[in-house]
Amino acid sequence: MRFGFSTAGESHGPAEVVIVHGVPAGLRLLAGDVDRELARRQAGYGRGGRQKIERDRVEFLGGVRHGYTLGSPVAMLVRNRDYANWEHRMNPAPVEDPPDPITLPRPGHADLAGMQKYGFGDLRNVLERSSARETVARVAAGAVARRLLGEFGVRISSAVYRIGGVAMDRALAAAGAEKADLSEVRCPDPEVSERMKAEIDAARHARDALGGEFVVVAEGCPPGLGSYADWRDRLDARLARAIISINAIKGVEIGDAFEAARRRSSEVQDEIVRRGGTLGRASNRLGGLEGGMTNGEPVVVAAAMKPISTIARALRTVDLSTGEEARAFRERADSCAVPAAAVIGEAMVAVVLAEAFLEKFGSDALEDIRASYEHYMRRIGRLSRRPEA
Ligand code: EPS
Repeated sequence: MRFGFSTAGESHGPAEVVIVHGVPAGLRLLAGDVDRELARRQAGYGRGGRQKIERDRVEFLGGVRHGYTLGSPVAMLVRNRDYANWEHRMNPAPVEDPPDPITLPRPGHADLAGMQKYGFGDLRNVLERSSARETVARVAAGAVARRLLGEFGVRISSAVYRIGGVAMDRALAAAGAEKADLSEVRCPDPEVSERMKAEIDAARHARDALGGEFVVVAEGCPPGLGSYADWRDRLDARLARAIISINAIKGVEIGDAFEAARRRSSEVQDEIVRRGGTLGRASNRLGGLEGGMTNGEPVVVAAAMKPISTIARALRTVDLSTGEEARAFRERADSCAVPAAAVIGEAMVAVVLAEAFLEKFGSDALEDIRASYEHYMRRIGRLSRRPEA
């Protein structure tokens, strides 16, 4: 089975659930590996009251025994603690006095088209699943992918380089991404972090919300993940799809794509040079991807997130029960979720890279994958041919 995952769960339902399939046998996997990533996703300045309720922790339901994967699907569950407050409104069983339907769709959310598409009279049926709470499950899947990639020296980090009008140089942010966990906004520059927090405070006081931009960096990828041979296999396309599938992401950029569009070719390509007995690049403007494949340089993917659409300063809508103009439905919400989105971006990049890695090096048993990987790296000169190396 190809590496991948499916999720289920409503934001205020009993739990978020994920099944990861195609995980090879023999991979060390502990609850702590997943919980660490879940905690990183929960952090971030600008989150609403919900994160004070939730303490996301994974429960393995299948696919792991005594700390090692079995090659069977890895099933994980993260309970929604808030369900205790929503048991009546979100009960899977019929209830005697159903809650009043919500009929004031929020601009920018899935509400209106979702109600039309599925024939709902209550937008809660849409918002519960379109909620970014679902990304808990994605981050759990990403943690499994990250564990696999970590066996082969692939490290994935992220940094936020813009929140609203406050920004720093993206290349500098990417270079400092491994320090971003120290910042409440995942920005490696402490001075810019403080200005970003002030920007979030100002938006919150104005009963508004902010978006921003983040970059994900994957170091240590071998050359040749993905393929130019078929459009479906191109890794840049697969990364873009995975990133843009994250709630509120409206744009994706590989390397310096938009800057490259303004320059001449000689200023854009990454020249091939000798480096330490092997091949390297003089720059990394193309984000580690050429011809739909990794080229051995760090993979660099940036994303633009629009501001959260649930805001206290409610925008205009139409009440679907009366046909009258009204103000949109309001609910407790985050004022900025860009730092969390960056962690989710890491998870999605990890999943895509793990899938491509296993396509290249096989599946089933970690030991066989390692043999295939080492053979390949020796062949292309990335591992020394000396037996002691
Ligand atoms: C979300 C609305 C808020 C966020 C939620 C995403 O939830 P609630 O309505 O319960 O306050 O907190 O994100 C999470 C719960 C999470 O864990 O990330 C939305 O409408 O998308």
